[in-house]
Amino acid sequence: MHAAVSNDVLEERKQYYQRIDNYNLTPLWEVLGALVPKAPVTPVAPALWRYADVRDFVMEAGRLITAGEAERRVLVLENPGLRGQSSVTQSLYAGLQLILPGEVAPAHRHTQSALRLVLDGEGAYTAVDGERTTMHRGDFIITPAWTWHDHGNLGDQPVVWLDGLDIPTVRFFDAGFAEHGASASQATCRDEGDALARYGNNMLPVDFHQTSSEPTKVFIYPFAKTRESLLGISKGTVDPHLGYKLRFVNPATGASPMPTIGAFAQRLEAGFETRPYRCTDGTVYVCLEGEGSAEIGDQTIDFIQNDVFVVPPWHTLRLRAKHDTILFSYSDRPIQQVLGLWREEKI
Ligand code: 1HN
Repeated sequence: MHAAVSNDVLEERKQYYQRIDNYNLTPLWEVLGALVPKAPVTPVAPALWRYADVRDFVMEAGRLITAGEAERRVLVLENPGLRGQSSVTQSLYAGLQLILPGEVAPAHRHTQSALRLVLDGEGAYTAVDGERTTMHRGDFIITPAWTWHDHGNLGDQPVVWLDGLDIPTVRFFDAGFAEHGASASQATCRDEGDALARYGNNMLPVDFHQTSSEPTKVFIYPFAKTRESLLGISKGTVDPHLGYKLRFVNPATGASPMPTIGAFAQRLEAGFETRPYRCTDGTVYVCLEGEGSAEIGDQTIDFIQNDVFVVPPWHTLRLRAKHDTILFSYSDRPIQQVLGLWREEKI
């Protein structure tokens, strides 16, 4: 316990703080508790975007601006605790991107790493460093830092996907660079499927080696394969806290596909309830199949297909599946793990 401080001393301290403030000085003892909390404190709020609520707004953007004019026609999912910061968590960005038939989102590259999760419509492609891939619902596609990428829609339906980027992380380091491509659509120099055949089929080019911080050359993780794996492991024992959950990897290293973003897929059988679980990586979830609810701290949200929700850092999560459910999720876990910061608690 500290001795009581007289009003005179308090007044003297206040004046002292004002004097040193002019010299860009501030007393640590007034902020120490907030700087070094006993357990994580976050402005990030639990949040839910129901696809049924936002789909019309996304389509309306398609009548207001072209993909070419916008460069990327995206509605940013801003965490309600971080409005104005283009952030879904402190380290990550999320957005819903629309590309209409015949449109092109022009080629560019940047130091921010991106993932896409295809939600709605068929017929679009994305090209990454000279190879195109056709986008199907549930596909998880990456564009690692500084890779050229452009998108197009050769079909007859609007296509919508979720973009996940490490924008706030790169902004934190003030390490952002970007370049526009010479042409809107980059020339392709390999056939579709080349990267998957070369790097993503339990084999690698004989002289190919990577360190754990290098992103994978596999830039498409087809949902059909993810689904097959989740159903395959569902014959085995279930993790009471996670259901049947797998992480996406760079098959050449075992590390995450990109160094700054971890991605996961999990299956919960109808009626399954996870035990309470918390971890330090704030996580964005997308419901790909099924329907259920997420109890996040003292809030419960109901989700169905294509809904997106956020679980803030160190918030206790319980998932309940109403029907067989598949969830995709992404977070900054790989960063926290290499820095020795990551913790989880299975309660
Ligand atoms: C970006 O390059 C894409 O390539 C989407 O589709 C969203 C948000 C901020 C910065 C770059 C894309 C983005 C982005």
